[in-house]
Amino acid sequence: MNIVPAPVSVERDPAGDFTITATTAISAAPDAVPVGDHLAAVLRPSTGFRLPVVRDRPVDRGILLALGGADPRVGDSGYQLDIGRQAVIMRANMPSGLFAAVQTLRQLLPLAAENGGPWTLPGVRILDYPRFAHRGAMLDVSRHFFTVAEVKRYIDQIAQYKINVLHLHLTDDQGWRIEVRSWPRLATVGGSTQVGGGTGGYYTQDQYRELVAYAAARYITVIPEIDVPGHTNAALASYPELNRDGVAPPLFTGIGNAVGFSSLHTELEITYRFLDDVLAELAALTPGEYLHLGTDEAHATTEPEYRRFLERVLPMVAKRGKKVIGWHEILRAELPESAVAQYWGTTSAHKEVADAAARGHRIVLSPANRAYLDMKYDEDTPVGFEWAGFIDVDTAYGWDPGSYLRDVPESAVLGVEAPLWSETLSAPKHIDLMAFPRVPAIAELGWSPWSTHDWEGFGRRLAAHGPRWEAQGIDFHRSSRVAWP
Ligand code: TNX
Repeated sequence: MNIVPAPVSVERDPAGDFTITATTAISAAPDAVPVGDHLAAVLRPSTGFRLPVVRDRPVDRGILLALGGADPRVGDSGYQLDIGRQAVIMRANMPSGLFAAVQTLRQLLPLAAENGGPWTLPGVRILDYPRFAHRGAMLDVSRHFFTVAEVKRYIDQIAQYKINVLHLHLTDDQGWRIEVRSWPRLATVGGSTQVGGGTGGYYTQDQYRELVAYAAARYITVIPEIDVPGHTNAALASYPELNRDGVAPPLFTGIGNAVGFSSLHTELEITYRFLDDVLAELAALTPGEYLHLGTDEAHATTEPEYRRFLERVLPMVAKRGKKVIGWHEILRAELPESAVAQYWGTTSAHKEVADAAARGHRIVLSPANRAYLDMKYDEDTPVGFEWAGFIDVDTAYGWDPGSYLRDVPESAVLGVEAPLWSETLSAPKHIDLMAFPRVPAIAELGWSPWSTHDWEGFGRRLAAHGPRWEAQGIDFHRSSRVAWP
């Protein structure tokens, strides 16, 4: 069995194989019907079977999705999956756990199930639940814009690996990608181009809501990022009045080595009216608990300005009932304990982050030399950067989030996240190439108990996913570290 991420425990029962046939039905607890529908939608095209989803009715030789009655260890996100000759039974406390069970079930089907049959599942008893609450993937839609359909495709890909957070980097120097009705030029001007020029794009609020709902249906929470005070050229270019001299700078379509060259003007009152409006609309679009303020690389802002700026902006998030997350530079400011810092450094010791953990802040780990999906695998990778080093899949996999940062205990780690910055990624096939097979590696670090960690075993399981990705049209990187079939 080649389940990724590795489950907490798997017991094989060779006598318990279950075959899905033309008469198999799916019976779901009322609140689990959407998950049952999702399972049916995955299985119907390949099997050609009807696979009716019924509400909580006993079915003969069926697949059961039950809420309640699971081992208490499964918590809110885990599940039990029992496959026997007569039935497949999934049990969880919450629908999100059943969704995770469905992802496991999908991986247990033979590859032929992506295009042929027979549809035999191995007899197993699985108990499974995540190690960390936050298992994220970040997509930069600012440097290059990705359409709603392209982002949905990425959501479908990551959902299979039990990723539960999609962090969207919505704004940066090169593009503002979300409609703000009170400041419409942000999208129409700030979203009108991208790296290398071209038309860029933005999400209308309706489209953005659609993305959030699409993710939610896969138990993925979207965390939107408005990166401030730096990384704001697109906003400054959209509104002259946001600039000290009242003159808008030109739109920026470069990459350049001047990262962090732009800044909102912390001494201009309009800056705060602007952000209050933006954050109000963003909070209203966000069912999740976090808004990401970026706050990284504010090289054009002095230390006192930076602190004062956040002092004004943090309450704008809090008053809308949201918590703040920021890149770890945010720790330079005075923060409420609920604020989360996302570590993107390349060292395994960081004093400010360790101090913050000791003060009660939770940390999301995205070490750039391990988790940055925009780093090349090796010198032959056609896109990407290498400032944090080459990251082949064994490097992406080979670290323990629970002990990675000195003096940041596992209890302070909210989870892991794999950022995909898009300065060099102009097409969905580039997302495929950079995310696979590394997203599954980071997903496993976030989900699986450390006791399952083993590069050899992981590499073997991963190899079996290659043909599945092919069947799904994912143009993945055939890393030489893995013995692909
Ligand atoms: C650093 S990481 C950045 C991004 C770039 C990325 C490229 C971080 C918080 N800032 O602005 O896109 O490197 O690898």
